[in-house]
Amino acid sequence: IDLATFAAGLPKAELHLHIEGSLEPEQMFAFARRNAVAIPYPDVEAVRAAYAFNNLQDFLDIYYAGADVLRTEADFRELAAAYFARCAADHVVHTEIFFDPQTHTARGIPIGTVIEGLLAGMADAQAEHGISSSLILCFLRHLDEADAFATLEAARPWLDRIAGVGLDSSEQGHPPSKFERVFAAAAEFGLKRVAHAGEEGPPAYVTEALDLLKVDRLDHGNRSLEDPLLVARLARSGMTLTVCPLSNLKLCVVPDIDAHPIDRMLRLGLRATINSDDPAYFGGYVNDNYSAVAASGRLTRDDFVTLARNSFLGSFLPDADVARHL
Ligand code: ES4
Ligand code: ZN
Repeated sequence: IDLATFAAGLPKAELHLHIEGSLEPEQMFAFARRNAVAIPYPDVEAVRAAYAFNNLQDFLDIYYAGADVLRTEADFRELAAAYFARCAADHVVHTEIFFDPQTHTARGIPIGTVIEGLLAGMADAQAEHGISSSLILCFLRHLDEADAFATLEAARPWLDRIAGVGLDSSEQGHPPSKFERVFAAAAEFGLKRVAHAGEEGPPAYVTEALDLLKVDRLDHGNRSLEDPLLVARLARSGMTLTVCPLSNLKLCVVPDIDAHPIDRMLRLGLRATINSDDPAYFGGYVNDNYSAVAASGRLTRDDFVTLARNSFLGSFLPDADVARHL
């Protein structure tokens, strides 16, 4: 069997997936119709045609607009269900799901509607597919610290069902330092911490995520490669990087897939993983990402075994469950 087929069949975890980014155009139209929400596109083809981005902000503008069709607990449950069906097809047996409460609460959707809908979808997936999952509440970094604190406070009743907090949205100009106190509060609540860093932002933002936010995992981290001392630190500490090849391609973080540094990351001893980020917007789910890098021909079978192992080692599963998956 060829390399992509081999990689596709490996059991794996997904550690970087924005559930709002799994909203496929067909589902967008279905939710818009039943919720009587207007969408600024005539049809599914027009939506797909709009998915051409020059950078992160181009994408975010369209992604936040798309999320407007999500209104009810059933919407979030079904959104999750569609994503889990893709996980099952891709041999993703565990997933740690990002969600952006502020995108919804700003529109008057209660945070409980979002969380209860997602938790119901997660319970369905465990029962129907045997897929385990957890939630990571992300703060939108373009909003202020007070808004992030209010969001953490609003989530208090559900914190026993949330694994951790994350930091996403527009990176440039919104350094991790802006959220140092929010992350400290989250740590006090016993939550894990992750942050997008070094996607578009400089290596210094990665260092801030480590030193100020005390992250357990780094999302993207690409630009760490510009700083050899930072690379050495990440490698030495066994820090997991949740790398997203098709996302990097679509958001012009790399000029083409053959220029993607996933092979360099592995050779440098970094604990890299492969993830889909926003699969409905970036052209594919986990196995599409594995296939894309397989096709670029710089990774071996052993590398794919390492990537899949890293996805469990970097997960927030209890040690006994990690061991069961290795
Ligand atoms: C995101 Cl790729 C990416 N980067 C930052 N924030 C995000 N939110 C959803 N996808
Ligand atoms: Zn992301």
